[in-house]
Formats: sequence, structure tokens, C-alpha cells
Amino acid sequence: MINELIEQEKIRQNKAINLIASENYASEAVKTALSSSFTDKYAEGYPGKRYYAGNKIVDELESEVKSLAQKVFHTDYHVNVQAYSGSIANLAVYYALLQPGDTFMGLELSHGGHLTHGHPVTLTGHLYKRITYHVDNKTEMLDYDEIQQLAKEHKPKLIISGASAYSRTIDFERISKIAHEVGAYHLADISHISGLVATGLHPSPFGNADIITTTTHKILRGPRGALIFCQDALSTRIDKAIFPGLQGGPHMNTIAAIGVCLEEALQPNYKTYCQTVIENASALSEELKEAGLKIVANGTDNHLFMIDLRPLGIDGNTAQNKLEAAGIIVNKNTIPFDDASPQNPSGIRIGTPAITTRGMTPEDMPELAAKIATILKTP
Ligand code: DSN
Repeated sequence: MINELIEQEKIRQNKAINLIASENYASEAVKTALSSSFTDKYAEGYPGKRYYAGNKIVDELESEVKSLAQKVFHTDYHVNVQAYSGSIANLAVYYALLQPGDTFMGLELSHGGHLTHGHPVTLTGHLYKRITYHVDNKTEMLDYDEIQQLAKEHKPKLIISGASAYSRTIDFERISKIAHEVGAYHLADISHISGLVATGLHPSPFGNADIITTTTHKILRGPRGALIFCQDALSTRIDKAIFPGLQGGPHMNTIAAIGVCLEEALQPNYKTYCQTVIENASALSEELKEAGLKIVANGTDNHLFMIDLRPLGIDGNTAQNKLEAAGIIVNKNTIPFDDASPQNPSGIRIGTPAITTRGMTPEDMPELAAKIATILKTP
């Protein structure tokens, strides 16, 4: 039964036009590493300091993956490659650097932020006091003056930047400056744009931010996992927060697969891929605009954008379902200043990492845009 479902999912993925901004297709080499013998090994601890025997090869693997991560992001920051996911990576940073009741700042969920950036429905929302910043209500772009003003007023211990649904360039340097002026740490969560940062297609937070987290399965095209980079002075606290603070044995098969995706990201064609992701997103959003659709923040600088459905008089669920019926997979998404609930918000999010992996180029975007526009506009 399970094998049959695996086959069915493979067929579904092959047939679909996948526009989910956070998804991608990992290579066969990444999948082979995931199903390798490393899946059987327990390795609590870190290279050279394990609690079980038989870890010489594991130690070599983890050290090599750490060094690959530093190469890909052109950094000498300390790196931890063991976090099971982006949520745990962010939680580990808060656990390492904050005390319960401390204040930190993050982008409001409906303005593009992520649940793990302190939303009240998460553990972080219970443990810490979260102050949210927003996008400007006219430009729908980050309001850096508001970030500065809120930082001065609330003196947070940490400011998190980064987003799940923000289509414009993030000025990490400015946010670092704002954070450091009030004595706060700056955590940059680059999960969505990590490939763009690695290839120089988005300004990098390395050198300014104190900590940087990223998942490995989005534009990086690896397995589901995460990396935490930090300044050396924070390395012991971050490592201890992951193990033994929050996790047990690291998933060494995932770490091997992260290594494979990092090796792939070091190939020259990875930058070409990332460039095409951006060109596809830009071409698709421009075509949709010409077809009369309203794009949040009036376009995109990265791999994704949101469509504001309110002028069309349909909701996010309806749009998502109509597109899925035509084989186009997107996700409903809140948009800035949305009055509707996250269960049925007023927008959809569209991203191009997966279709670019499948070989689509800007020449394919007019036809795709026409299809999307027709579906959304047809009652
Ligand atoms: N669920 C991911 C996304 O779609 O952006 C983030 O965790």
C-alpha cells in the first residue's frame, strides 16, 4: 500500500505545475543520500565528541558538510548542520539567546512573516513577548522606519528578519544596524532566499547579522533540514541549544543529503538556475499584471509573489482549488492588511523554484500567466 502511494505521489508531482514557493524537486543524488546507511546510525553529540562508538565516518561526514555550508555561503561563521527543520533551528536560536519573558521583534504573519517568528499560536508566542513590525500600507514593502521606531521603544533582545511571503529585497544591513543600536541580536532567517544569497543574487546578511538560519529544501533543493550559522562567540550556546537542548540524535542521512545539495549548489549551473528562478518570477508577475491582476508590492525581486484576489471577488480557497483542478498547485496566503482569516485568506502565493528545476524559462511564462488569469477570472 505504502509503495503504491509513493508511486502515486511521484506521478502527481510529475504531472503538476508546482508553483508552491517553498517546494522544489531534490535530485536523485540527494534522495540516494537520504536512503543511505547513515539512516541507521546514532550519533548524539558533535564531531570528536559523540556518545556512541562507530562514529568515525559520521564525524568526517558532519565536518565535511559544515565546511561545504561555509563555502556555499562564502563565510567563516560557525555552522550547525543538525537542526531537524527550520522551526527547530529558529527555536534553538531563541532558546540559546533569550530568557522566557524576553521581548523580540518579527514580521507580522499576514505581512509575510512566518509562524516561528513569534506567532502566538506557537511555543515562541507563549515563551516570549513578540512585537510585530509591518510593511508600509501603500508600497507593501518593509517599513524600516517603523522597525527602527519599535526597536527604540521596546528594546528587544533579538530582531528576526526574513519572510515566507515577501517578494522584495530585504535590507539585512539596515536591520542589523537597527538591532545593534538597541543592543539586540539580529537573526536573519533566509530560508526562502538562501540560494539567492549564496549566489550573490540577493544581498547577504553574513558579516552583519549575528545568526543566520535557513532550511535546506526550498530553493537550495536539498532534503528537509536546516542550517544555523552564527558568530563564533555564540557557537557553544547554539550547539547546546540544538543538542542536548532540543534534539536527540542527528539524522545523519539528512546531513549526508544536505552535503550533496551543497555540492550541487557549488556548481556553476546553480547560479544560472537561481537567475532563471528570478527571471521566471518576474516574467510571470509582469504578465499577470498585464492581464489585470493585482500583485502585492507591485511585483517581485526574488522567487515569489502574491496575488491580491480582492479585486476579483474570490477568496484564497476558491482560487487554490480552481487552479488545482487545472493541475496548477499554489497555496492560499494572507496578504498585507488582509481582513480575512489565514484559513481562507484573500491571496495566493506563487513561486518559481520548482518549475525552474523542471526546465521552464521566461518564454513559458506568457502561456502560464494566461492560463492562471483565465482560471481566476472565470466565475
Ligand atoms: N511552510 C513554508 C513556506 O511555505 O513558506 C515555511 O515553513
